[in-house]
Amino acid sequence: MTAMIKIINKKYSIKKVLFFSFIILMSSCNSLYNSVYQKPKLVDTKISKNAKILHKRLFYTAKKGIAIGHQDATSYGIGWKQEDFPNEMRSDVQEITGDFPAVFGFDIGHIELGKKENLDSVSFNFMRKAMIEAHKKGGIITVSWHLDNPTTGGDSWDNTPAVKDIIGNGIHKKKYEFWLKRVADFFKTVEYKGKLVPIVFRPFHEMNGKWFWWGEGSCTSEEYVQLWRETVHLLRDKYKLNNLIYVYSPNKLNPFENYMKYYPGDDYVDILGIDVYDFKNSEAFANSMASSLALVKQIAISKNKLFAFTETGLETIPTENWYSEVLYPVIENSGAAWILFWRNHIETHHYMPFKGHTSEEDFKRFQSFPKTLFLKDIQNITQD
Ligand code: BMA
Repeated sequence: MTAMIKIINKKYSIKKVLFFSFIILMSSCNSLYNSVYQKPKLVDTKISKNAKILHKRLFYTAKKGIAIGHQDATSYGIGWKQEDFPNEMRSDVQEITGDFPAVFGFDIGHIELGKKENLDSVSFNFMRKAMIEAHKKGGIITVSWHLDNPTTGGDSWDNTPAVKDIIGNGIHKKKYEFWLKRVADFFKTVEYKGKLVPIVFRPFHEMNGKWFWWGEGSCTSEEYVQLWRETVHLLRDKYKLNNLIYVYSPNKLNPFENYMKYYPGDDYVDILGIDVYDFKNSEAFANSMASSLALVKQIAISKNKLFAFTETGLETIPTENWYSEVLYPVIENSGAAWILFWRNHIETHHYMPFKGHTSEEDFKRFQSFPKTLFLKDIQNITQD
């Protein structure tokens, strides 16, 4: 040891030794942008500057707290539709708290069919406008895709096997390629100041559930992985979309289920997600959130990737103090970058409160907590 120190002393100055020790220390932190030489490896090596910035912002967001998201936040709410307020950006969350969510969720289901509206009657022209507006204000855009079954023409929930028909040289391969072209064509129109708006893309979610045609029982895990990889190749390499960050998001796991069963591989996934709903059993929900978190966090850290709660909610929120007492304790120090609440469709199907709802005050409390980040809280999170 003494001999080694002597050699070090001889060959290197103390400054150099300190510098190298610092690098070793930082690289062992395994925390993406904190590391001096280890930068995160993203799916798209030619990713746009804006998308890179978005990824970095998500990293710093996760350090500060957890970004609160809402599906279709500005498209409609309980008792109103955006089309009745063409010159206003409205949202149920904003009406209660005075601030917008930090994450804006959209769904492009039916873009593949060349329709003017998505499966929930949101027009794609409006969606584009809403995405640009949210981006302009410093919000984060995430997109899911409830696409129709390419084999039967049924919807996403028609779980007739179809994946085998669109991968490899499947009989509907050309159709699927064309569907993806429509996706790419739409994303290429979502522009702000001459640059494409970066999008956190979350296709083929909840694949471990049995309800979608890309899910458990309708395809094998190998077929799923092939579908995912071919999708990335088409969007990124053939259609040259370089503004996407890809998220893998299984549904809550049943005991003994493997989170990695359908994992497309480190080179094909940027962020690890999980969808966990409260089906009116708060205790089971809190336990699921805690165990999912422990698992996803551990895998994400080992892979040097970010992670998020990609869908959640308690339909109609009948439980008192649900946001502040059931949810907050499990997400408070989770390290997840964001949590996305599902849509406010009608009074019997909504996941955020609205003006006059019994959870209004509880939600305001939730917003006032230090770790919940709304739009104003993330606007100044690093832009470069
Ligand atoms: C489901 C429900 C449906 C909707 C679909 C896609 O969870 O909200 O009503 O069509 O998501 O948004």
